[in-house]
Amino acid sequence: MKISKVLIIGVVLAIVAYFVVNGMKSGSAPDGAKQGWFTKLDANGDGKLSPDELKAIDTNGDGKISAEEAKAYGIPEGHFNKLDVNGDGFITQDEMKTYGG
Ligand SMILES: [Ca+2]
Ligand SMILES: [Ca+2]
Repeated sequence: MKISKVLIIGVVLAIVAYFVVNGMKSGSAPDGAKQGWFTKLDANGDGKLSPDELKAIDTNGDGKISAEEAKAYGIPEGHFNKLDVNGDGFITQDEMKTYGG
């Protein structure tokens, strides 16, 4: 019983620490998250990506961004995977919204 209590306290502390660390990270994210490629892509500088602006990456014009298109534009793979919320290998306009706010 004592051991499991200690375990629970340890787990709770770990979870709290996790959220504290992540909270600090996300607190500084809004400015840090605007990467070079995003700034370059956001032609009118409103902090969001419009369908017109996305066309700059969408070289084959199918309305979504493939991993190859993202790579060609200089978007790091880690960003692509984050943006591809449903994991189908393409970034759609809707998925971009979650990033551009
Ligand atoms: Ca495309
Ligand atoms: Ca997707």
